[in-house]
Amino acid sequence: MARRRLTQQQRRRIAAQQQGRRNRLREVAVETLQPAAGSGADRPGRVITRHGQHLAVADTGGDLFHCLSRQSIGDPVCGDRVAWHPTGEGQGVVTAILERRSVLTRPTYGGIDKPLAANIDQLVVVLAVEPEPSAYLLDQYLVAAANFGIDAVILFNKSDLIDGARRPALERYFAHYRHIGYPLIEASARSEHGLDSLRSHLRGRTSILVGQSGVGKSSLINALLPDIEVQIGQLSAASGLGRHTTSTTTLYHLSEGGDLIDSPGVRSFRLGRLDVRMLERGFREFGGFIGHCRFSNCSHDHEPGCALLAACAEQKIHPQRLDNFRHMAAALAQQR
Ligand SMILES: Nc1nc2c(ncn2[C@@H]2O[C@H](COP(=O)(O)OP(=O)(O)OP(=O)(O)O)[C@@H](O)[C@H]2O)c(=O)[nH]1
Ligand SMILES: [Mg+2]
Ligand SMILES: [Zn+2]
Repeated sequence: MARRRLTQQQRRRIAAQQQGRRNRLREVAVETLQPAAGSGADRPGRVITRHGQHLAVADTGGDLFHCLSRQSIGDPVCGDRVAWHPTGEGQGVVTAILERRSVLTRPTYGGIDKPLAANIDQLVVVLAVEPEPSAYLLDQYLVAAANFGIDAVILFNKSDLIDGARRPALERYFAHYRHIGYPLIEASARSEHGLDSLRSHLRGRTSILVGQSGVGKSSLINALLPDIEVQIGQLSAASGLGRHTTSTTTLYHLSEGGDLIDSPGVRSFRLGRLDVRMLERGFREFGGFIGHCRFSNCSHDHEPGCALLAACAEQKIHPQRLDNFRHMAAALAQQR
């Protein structure tokens, strides 16, 4: 069926309807009323995972419902807080997406940013000795986190594979992130080393594991969640959605409080529409030097009097970071 084209007026009406639903839901939340099942009144919920038009939505008690979403409301994604109401045994319909505190997006080739996950507090960028870690990909994620307004943690998994021969290279390429101010955790999903340190960063917040395919994101979820089988079983029972856990983005509850989202691995990552100021903001250790170059439009590449190049020469900025910055700036310029 061809998608209906909405007129301006229809769009405004839908937006107004959604706002009305949000407001009503807020009132419900304030009064902590639980509408009776089947009453048709909207309830608050959270999207646990999504497969095409099918959503698994958790109600405030943690029970899961297989929901469809009204086409007019946009794209609900994992982590979204929504208004929904039951339509039958274990089933429901999502009627509005509540305001997002943050949203992680991915640019599509059409030039539109597509949401991947919402209401995230923290990006956990997972790297490992295998597949070969990419500092460029890491820096892209760090820029994205800064611009989405969310924290970032770097997690080096498969520490059981780090031997004397590999250690020096890892130190050379990644140890400086600690000095920049990012938590850098070494862990192993296999030997369960470092998991307590990771847990302390995850407590009470919504975090998402991102990174290349094969770095061990799902293995970490398995190691961190003793009841993972139960959670996947509930997902399957509610919606049949649990079977696709590696191909979809899925939210899990941590027993110590907080939520952890597993996402499918990526080979590369493209930053959305950023300008050069936003890019600079993503390299937080540049902060003290930006604005001190001789030329106000300095590209920090070759210009005389460049404060960043000087900082690099004085080892206050890691050359790999400046290199990655220049490559990203060039890639963004090409996009435009
Ligand atoms: N030696 C070692 N191997 C690990 C560790 N964690 C995961 N692996 C292995 O790495 C491989 C990939 O692990 P996954 O957890 O599937 O990786 P992923 O990041 O979820 O991959 P995608 O879902 O494709 O993005 C598996 O063979 C795991 O057994 C670890 O700490 N040490
Ligand atoms: Mg996985
Ligand atoms: Zn400069």
